[in-house]
Amino acid sequence: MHVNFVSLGEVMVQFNPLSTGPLRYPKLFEVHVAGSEANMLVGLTKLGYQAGFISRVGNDEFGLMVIKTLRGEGVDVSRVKVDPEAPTGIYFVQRHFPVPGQSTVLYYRHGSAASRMSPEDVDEDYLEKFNVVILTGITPALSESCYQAVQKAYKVAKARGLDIVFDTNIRIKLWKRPELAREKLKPFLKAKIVFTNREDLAVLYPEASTEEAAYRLIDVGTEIVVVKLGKEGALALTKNNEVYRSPAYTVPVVEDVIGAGDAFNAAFLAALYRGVSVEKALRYGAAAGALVVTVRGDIEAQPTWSDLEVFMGYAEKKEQVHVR
Ligand code: KDG
Repeated sequence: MHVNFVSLGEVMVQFNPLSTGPLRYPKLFEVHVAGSEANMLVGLTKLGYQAGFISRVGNDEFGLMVIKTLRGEGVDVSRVKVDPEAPTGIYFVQRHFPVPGQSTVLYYRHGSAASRMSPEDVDEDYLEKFNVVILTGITPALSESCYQAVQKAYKVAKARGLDIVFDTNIRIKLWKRPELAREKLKPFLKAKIVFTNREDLAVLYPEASTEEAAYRLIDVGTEIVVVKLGKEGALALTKNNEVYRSPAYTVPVVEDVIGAGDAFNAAFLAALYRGVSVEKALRYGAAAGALVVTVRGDIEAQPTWSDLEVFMGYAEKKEQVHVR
């Protein structure tokens, strides 16, 4: 079957400092285009799938940059509207401080063009051109109208029998209160595939351990739950009671970890929809995530199939040398 993917969300211009440490000091910033949902779609186009994005950008240079970049990566941007009333969102990244190896973000996206998306932006006939709808916990946090847009996409996908993929992606900076994220995201947790992580599971099910919480997602009717565990790899549970674990790949340099989760999702989905087993799909996801942390920017180091094969082959040989 010919599979293609659609998503909706906000894509921003990312300012990533050339130096690490507190954001008070860097003088030089590099510019990237990034946003979780669009990152996944770019990852999927690099892996040979067709993808379409629903969003809004401002009538400004950054909006043009976003559209040009996504189009250049092969994503259909015919449903990315230019909103003359609000700007394109931007954000800054602070790398390796205060926790080495981690990045934090500073958003300037409140009132952005994308935050003004509404159910009207979700064209049912457009959605139906795709087999898989990817939604995340970020878009519902942007505004009430964005929440309703995601609700509509979810309902249309269910009614028309499209596969739903949901990444919990809880951004407390946007929700402000964990209880709100918990309450508002629960309706989206029944999907074909849910991607999540330890921190998000703790918000959704505060009284449960990571594994118990992941099983709760299976109990609500999700078919595959993937828990991304950073350096500890990833775990997948299925509705048939299968459990798979994959270690993470180690890389010699970590520039910026932002975007690794989206790259993981894209490679996992690309593999799974190609007929690869859940267990092996976890390995592809882990490899794509590892590649993305080696550079600044979320989309640039997302791999093609041949990049994945080369990287995984190289990593395997390295491991054998280690063992000897
Ligand atoms: O997953 C990476 C994203 O978090 C990053 O690019 C910014 O989309 C973003 C967000 O809303 O945090």
